[in-house]
Amino acid sequence: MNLTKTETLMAAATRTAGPVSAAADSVVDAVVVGAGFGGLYTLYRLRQLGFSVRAFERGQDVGGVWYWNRYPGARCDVESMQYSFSFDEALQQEWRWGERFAPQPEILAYARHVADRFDLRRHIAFGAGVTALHYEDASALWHVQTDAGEQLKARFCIMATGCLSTARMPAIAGLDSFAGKSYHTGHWPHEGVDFAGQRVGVIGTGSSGIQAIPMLAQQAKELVVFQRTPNFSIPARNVPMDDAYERSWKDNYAALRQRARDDTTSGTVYEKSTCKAHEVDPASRQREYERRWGTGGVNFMHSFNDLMLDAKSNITAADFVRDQIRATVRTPEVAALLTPKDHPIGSKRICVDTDYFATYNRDNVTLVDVRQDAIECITPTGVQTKSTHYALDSIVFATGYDAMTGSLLKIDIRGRAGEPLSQAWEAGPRSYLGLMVAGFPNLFTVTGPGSPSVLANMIFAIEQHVDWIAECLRVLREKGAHSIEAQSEAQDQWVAHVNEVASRTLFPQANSWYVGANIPGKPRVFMPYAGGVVPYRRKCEEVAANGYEGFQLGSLNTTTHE
Ligand code: NA7
Repeated sequence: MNLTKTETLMAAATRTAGPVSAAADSVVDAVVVGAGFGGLYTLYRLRQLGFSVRAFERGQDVGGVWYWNRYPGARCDVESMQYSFSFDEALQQEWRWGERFAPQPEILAYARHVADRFDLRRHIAFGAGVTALHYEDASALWHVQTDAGEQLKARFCIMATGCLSTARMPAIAGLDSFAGKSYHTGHWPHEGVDFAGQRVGVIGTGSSGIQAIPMLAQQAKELVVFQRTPNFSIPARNVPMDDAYERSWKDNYAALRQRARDDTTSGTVYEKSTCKAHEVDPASRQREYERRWGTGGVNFMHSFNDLMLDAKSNITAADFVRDQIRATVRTPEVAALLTPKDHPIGSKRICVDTDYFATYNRDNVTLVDVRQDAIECITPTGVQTKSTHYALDSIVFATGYDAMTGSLLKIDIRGRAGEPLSQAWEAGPRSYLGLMVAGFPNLFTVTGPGSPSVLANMIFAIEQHVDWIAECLRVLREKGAHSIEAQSEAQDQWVAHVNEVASRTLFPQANSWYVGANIPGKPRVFMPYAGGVVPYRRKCEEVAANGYEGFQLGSLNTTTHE
C-alpha cells in the first residue's frame, strides 16, 4: 500500500515516546496488545486476578479507535447510556454523558477516565506497536517484539487490537502527487483541521463519510463528495442528555444490563418487535417506520423482527428510507444518486447521521457518482474523474478499514511450528468461538472474527470476551496448566456454524467490510457471528463448564503435540 503523507506522519508520531523498557528475557503472565476499551478491561481483570501483565499501544494514549478517529462529526451509534462499561457500579453511576449519542471527545475522555480511575496506565507502554509474536512450543511462551525496540516473553497474548483499526487508503493513481493536504478519517490530526475557505473533496460515504460530510459542508467553501455506493442512513436525532432519561437508566442499571445480556441480539437494549413486517397491514407498518424514524437511531432496524432474515420484509424498510431520501433531497437527480439500490438495508452496517441527506441541498455541495464517472487519478491540484477535473485544497479519505483481521495480520504472528497466522488464514479467518485459533496456543483474540463483535455493542462484546478469557486463565493457573489451544475439529465445526448462521440472514448479500469486500484480494468470508449475543454467550459458558471443551490444555511436563 502506498502510504499517504498523512499516514507517514502518523506512523512517525507513534514513535516519539519510548515505552518503559524491559529486559529481553523478562517474562510476564500476559501481554495485552492495544489499549482501547478491550485492552483496558483486560488489564483491569487480569490484574485483579493477580497476573503480571503488560500492554502495548501504538497511540500516545488510551482509547483505541476513539483515539484515532477525531474527524468532525465522529460519534457512536450506540446510545451513551449503553456504550459504557458495566463492570463497576460506581463508575457507571458517577460518569455523566452529555448527549444521547456521545461524540468522540467525550468517549475518549471516558476511556481516559477509566484508565486513571483504575490506575491502568502504569501497565501500558504508549507509542509502541507490537510487530512480532512468535510462539515457542518448548517453553509455552510467546516472544514479543515491539517497534519501539522492546522484547519480552509472555505466557499469554491477549489481542485487543480492535476490529476497525487498520485504516485503508484506496489504490488511486497519483495519491502522493497531491500538493494540498490529505487526511484519513481514521488518522485525524489531533489539533483538528480548519477547512474554512477551502475546496474540500471527500472520498467515501460509509459511516465515517456520512458523519463527517454535514460538518465539512458547514466549514468548507465548497465540498465535493465522491460516492461509489450510496448507503442507508437513519437520523440520529441526537440531543443533550435528558436528566430523567439518564436517571431511568442509572436507577435500573443492573436490570437493564442483565436484559442486554439475556434478551437482545446485540447486547444493546432496543425496542424489540415481536412481529414480522408482513404480519401487519401496510398502513400500520408505515406508522411503525415513521415512529421509529422520528425517534432516531438503529432502533429503526428493530421495527420488525425479520428485517435481516426475510428479503421481502427488508424491502419494506428499505423502501421507507428511500422515500425519506427523495422527500429530503430537493434535486431529483441527486436524490436518485443517493438512493441505495444494490443491497438490503442493514446488510452493510447501517449508518446513523445528523442532516446527511439534507446537506446535499446546500449550494456549496456537489455529489459525484464515481460509478458513472470513475476517479482516474489524483493530480497535484485535485481529483480527475473520467469527465472532469475537480480542483481541491484538501482531500478527506473516508475509505474505511481492513476490518477485523487487518490489525492482527499486520503483526508477524507465528504459532506452534512457526506457522504464520497469515498462512493459517489464507482462505479467510478461522477461529474457535472468535477467541482462539488452532495452532496458536495461549493467544486470545478479543472480539475476534467468529464472535458477535461488530454486530454487537462493542463494549458489551468486550466485557463478555474478557470475562471469559480472564476466567479461563484463572482456571489454567488453578489446574497448573501452561497452555490452551483450540482444537482443529472444534474450530472447523464453529466456522461451519458461523457460516451457516450467516447464510440464514441477508448480511452476506452485500459487498461490505463484514465480508472483506472492500479490500482487493481479501477472501470473501462473513466474519462476525450473526447468531446473536445470547446463544453465543451460552455456548462460551457451556464450553467452559465442560472443562474447556474443544480446547486442548497442556502443562509443560505432559503436553505432547503431534
Ligand atoms: P466504510 O463503511 O468501509 O466506508 C468506506 C467508504 O469508502 C465506502 O463508501 C466505500 O465505497 C468508499 N470507498 C472505498 N474505496 C473507494 C474508492 N477507491 N473510491 C471511491 N470510494 C471508495 O468505512 P467507514 O470508515 O465509513 O466506516 C467503518 C465503520 O466504522 C462503520 O461501519 C462503523 O462501524 C464505524 P463502497 O461502499 O466500497 O463502494
